[in-house]
Amino acid sequence: MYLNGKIAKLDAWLPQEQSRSLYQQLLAYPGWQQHSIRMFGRQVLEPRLSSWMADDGVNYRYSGKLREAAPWLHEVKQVNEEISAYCGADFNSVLLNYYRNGTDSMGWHGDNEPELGELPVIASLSLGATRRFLFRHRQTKQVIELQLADGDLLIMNGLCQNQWQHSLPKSPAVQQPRINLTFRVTHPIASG
Ligand SMILES: O=C(O)CCC(=O)C(=O)O
Repeated sequence: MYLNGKIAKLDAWLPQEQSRSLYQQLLAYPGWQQHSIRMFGRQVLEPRLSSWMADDGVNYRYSGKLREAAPWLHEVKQVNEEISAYCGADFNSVLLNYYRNGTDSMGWHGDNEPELGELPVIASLSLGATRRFLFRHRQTKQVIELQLADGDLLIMNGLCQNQWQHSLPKSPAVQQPRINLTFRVTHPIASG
């Protein structure tokens, strides 16, 4: 367990049998997409695959584009209910990320999109390969390094996104896939 008031990491929170079964099911999920993002004024393919599942009518704008939600997979919905109960939150959506190997990654950012509200609680479940995960304080530039392993649950509380950015750096030695599910409360936004 790692805890600093804004961030809690619970090691092997999901029982191994459940994490294996969810991981295998998500590896075979046909709904993964590779989106393009705007970087330094250019559209580039994001170095990971992703998918978005949410309650009806809950859409998500990412890198300027509206994403329609896919219907919940039963097992993802079930784990959403378990994590919501544990966190005392009512998560209505999840961004799923599929890092095919250590060359897939996610750059520095905060989860501070307007539809997540002022002080979002975000719960992030890791499946599969262990990867380095970094937090960087927006003002002091302090860096905290965590290892996120299969079944670990990372909970970022309301002030975390205001004060810290996070990233999943490339780890070229990692050969195996990692899947990450970030559960969120998303407030409906107008489509279009
Ligand atoms: O893969 C992860 O652990 C985090 C993903 C992430 O930060 C995001 O999609 O906003």
